Amino acid sequence: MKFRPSFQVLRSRIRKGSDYLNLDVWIPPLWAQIPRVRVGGRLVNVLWILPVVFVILVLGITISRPFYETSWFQAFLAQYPGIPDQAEVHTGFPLWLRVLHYLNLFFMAFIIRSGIQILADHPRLYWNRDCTPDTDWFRFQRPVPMDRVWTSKDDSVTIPKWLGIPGIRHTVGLARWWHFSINLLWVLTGVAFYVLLFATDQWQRLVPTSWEVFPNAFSVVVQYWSLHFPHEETWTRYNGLQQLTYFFTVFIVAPLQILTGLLQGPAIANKLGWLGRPVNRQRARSLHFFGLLWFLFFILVHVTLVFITGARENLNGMFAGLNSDTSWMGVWIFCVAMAVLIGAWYFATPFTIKHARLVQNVGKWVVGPLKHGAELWNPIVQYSEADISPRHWVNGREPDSDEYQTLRENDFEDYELSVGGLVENPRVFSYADLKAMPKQEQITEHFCIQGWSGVAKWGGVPMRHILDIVKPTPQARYAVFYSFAEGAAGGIYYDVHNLRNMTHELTLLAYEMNGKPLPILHGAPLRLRVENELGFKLVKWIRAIEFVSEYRDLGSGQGGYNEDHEFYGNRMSI
Ligand SMILES: Nc1nc2c(c(=O)[nH]1)N[C@H]1C(S)=C(S)[C@@H](COP(=O)(O)O)O[C@H]1N2
Ligand SMILES: [Mo]
Repeated sequence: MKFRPSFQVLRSRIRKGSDYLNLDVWIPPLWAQIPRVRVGGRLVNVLWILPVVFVILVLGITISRPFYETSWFQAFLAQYPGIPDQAEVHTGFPLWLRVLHYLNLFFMAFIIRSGIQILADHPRLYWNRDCTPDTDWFRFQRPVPMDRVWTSKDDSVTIPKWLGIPGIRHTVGLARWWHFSINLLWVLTGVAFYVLLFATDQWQRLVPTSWEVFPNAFSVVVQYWSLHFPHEETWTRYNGLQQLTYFFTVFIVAPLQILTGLLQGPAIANKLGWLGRPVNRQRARSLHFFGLLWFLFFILVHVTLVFITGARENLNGMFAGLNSDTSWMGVWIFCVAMAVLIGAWYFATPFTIKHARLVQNVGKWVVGPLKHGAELWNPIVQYSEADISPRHWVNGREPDSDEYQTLRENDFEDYELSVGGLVENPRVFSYADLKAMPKQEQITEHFCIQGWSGVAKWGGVPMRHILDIVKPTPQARYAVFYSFAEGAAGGIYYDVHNLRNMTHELTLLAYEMNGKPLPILHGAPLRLRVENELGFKLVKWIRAIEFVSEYRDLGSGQGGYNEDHEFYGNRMSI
């Protein structure tokens, strides 16, 4: 029995997604757990950090107070009072600095929230590339159930709506638009900040110019810990500890966050053999998380010290541009600035739920061009047999149609792949035809948008050979992959790729995984591998391929099932 539905029929089975986050059809909530960290093989509740920090603070005070009184420390203090001997800044906090400081804190708020939301889509962190269950060093989810198919989508969790954007389970698509768009704005403010710092004398507060910064920083640690406030020159020079902390945050952590963020993208990691391999995606993700922890710690300590070391004077400096002034001006401006932030914070979630399609379209407009740029890179193989992951997560809903069942019963011997649309030679390939074509094997890393990764060996027909046979016409700009399977909310799963991706060396129609016939769960009889894109674009259970000049008339016109229904982007190389 042969099944050859026309492309017209396949198109008619695509279902539009709604333009808002429709909770009636969305995956039902599953609440996150209190995070746990693996310590010596055991998972420990992170709330233990509170008593531990308390004990450390108290012990520190107990030891520091008598230490402060020793004649040795008193002599040390006289030599290193806290502020290293370096040039003073005489320009206070100029307007540009105050504006950039506020924009920075405003953007950071949304970057942090959307970042936590992204993490909630695969609420586990690992040091290994494979994401094998029970090897996570941090998680806010239960153990992976082993008695049933547990897809990575099942594993995503709900978090509070005020914390994430929008808090709802499996909203990584929307959270990524927030994260990436605001990141871009944050990077622009960061570049402006760097340039203006060094174009003026302002850099001198942040950049240590002598080794004396270290003994001075030590002196400040002992002073604070023994409950003494060190001598201050707020707007001309910072103390050693403060200077090192700002320097580390501005010049080390911030750039590292950008780097570890980019290294999580398939186009980048699958191109940079020498860097993409040792700093694999899970390490980059874990380091990115440490960056987040550092920022949270910095914000906590920074804000606390701003308030306890003279709130009015400090707020006058950074919000009103008044130096050594104790009027209420800075406090008022600060309150207005915070009200704006809190208002935006409050509206971000309801806005995202109601205008999900708008968030997607604006995000595409803001960061789309950067993602397109990364697609120019032709990915390379960088793994060997020894790197193959012991277990590869699965995603997606298996096909349940009668025709698929019939094909499956016969080990897909009757499977046919139709390739048509804007091509010179439309063809129907039998399974035997495909297997008779030159076979390519590649060991590559899979990058799911949700955050997990895995290495497998894929065997199949390179897409470029198919192109050579069917010959897309000059009008053809995209290839549409139709699946046998439906998507989570009904309607067939499909995805659209640009033709450049189709010509990459490693773009493959795979019928083998790790040297064996492709398992059903991983997409038998045929699944796509495009090694510079995220996993959701790699259609499993492929039924037909159509070349088209545009995709606006398919589904919601976003270029794929998850693009239509889950607000992902069509070009997802990062
Ligand atoms: N037909 C179909 N293909 C699909 C999906 C799906 O839901 N339906 N999920 C995608 C997603 S989100 C990922 S991460 C990969 C997972 O591939 P794997 O299950 O082989 O690991 O398949 C992709 N292909
Ligand atoms: Mo995915």
